[in-house]
Amino acid sequence: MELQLWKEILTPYDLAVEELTVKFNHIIKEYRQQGCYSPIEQVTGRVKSISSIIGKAQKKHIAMNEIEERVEDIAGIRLICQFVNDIYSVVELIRNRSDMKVKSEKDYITHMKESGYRSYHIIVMYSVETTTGTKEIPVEIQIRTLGMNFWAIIEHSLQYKYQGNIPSYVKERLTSASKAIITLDNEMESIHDDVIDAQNYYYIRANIVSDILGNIQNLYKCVNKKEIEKIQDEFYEIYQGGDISKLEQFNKQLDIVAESYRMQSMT
Ligand code: 0O2
Repeated sequence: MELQLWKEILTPYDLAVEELTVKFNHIIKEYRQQGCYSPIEQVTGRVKSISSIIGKAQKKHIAMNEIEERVEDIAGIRLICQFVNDIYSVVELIRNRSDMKVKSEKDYITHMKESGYRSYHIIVMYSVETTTGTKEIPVEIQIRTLGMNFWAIIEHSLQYKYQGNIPSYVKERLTSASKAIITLDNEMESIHDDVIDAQNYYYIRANIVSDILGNIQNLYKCVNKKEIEKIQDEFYEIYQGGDISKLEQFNKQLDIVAESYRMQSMT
């Protein structure tokens, strides 16, 4: 196939990866803006390289004209979670979306691959609008913990280095590393609630501080310098104290002050 033709074929896949990366990142943002823990920690996406597509087609005896239909991971999104339970929350989130249709699922966490690979894979059908019309394409979404991702990246690079024939002594190390990551994921799961509480606390506090700073900035326009300095000093003192309820209370007071200045300016 000519290079130009490959580029045309890959354009909608590129668009799908870009759109979905934005959408999943926005989910993280929404959770955090609400002061909530996000089950998705990181999002990455890629379009498979032409040489990888050809390599996969050859390995699976797929004819060139069947590639689009039969290679389902040309567009790939990877969602990284902190905890194993988060993976299943993300799966549920994807199942409930109206802009992607789940075609198939593979749970390599419950059913770990022989290599030691663990991850949850979902193939979704996703529609993109291109200059030549609407196109529905498959996208592979891989959902894993940070630990699972670490292992998969290392193992993947070793597959390249040894071209699929990893020596047995390296395989043994990989198997034991995979077991260690299962233990690590389980250990982390046992402090799941504590970590979520801590992270919720962090984002709630960050949101309040951002509101307070916004309010103080607005007050600059109508309050004299001395008064604004007093407000700032009070804010620094409460901030250093680290009590979230005091920050909330202070923010409410600022709202009242801002409102009274707004009323005054209207009369
Ligand atoms: P790349 O370079 O990441 O795109 P298969 O028939 O098992 O070869 P299939 O049917 O396409 O693959 O689906 P599967 O098993 O769900 O695997 C799809 C992708 O999952 C792979 O794509 C890898 O990204 C990842 N994966 C699956 N098994 C392993 C594994 O043992 N180790 C690692 N590190 N990753 C794995 P590609 O095209 O193989 O690679």
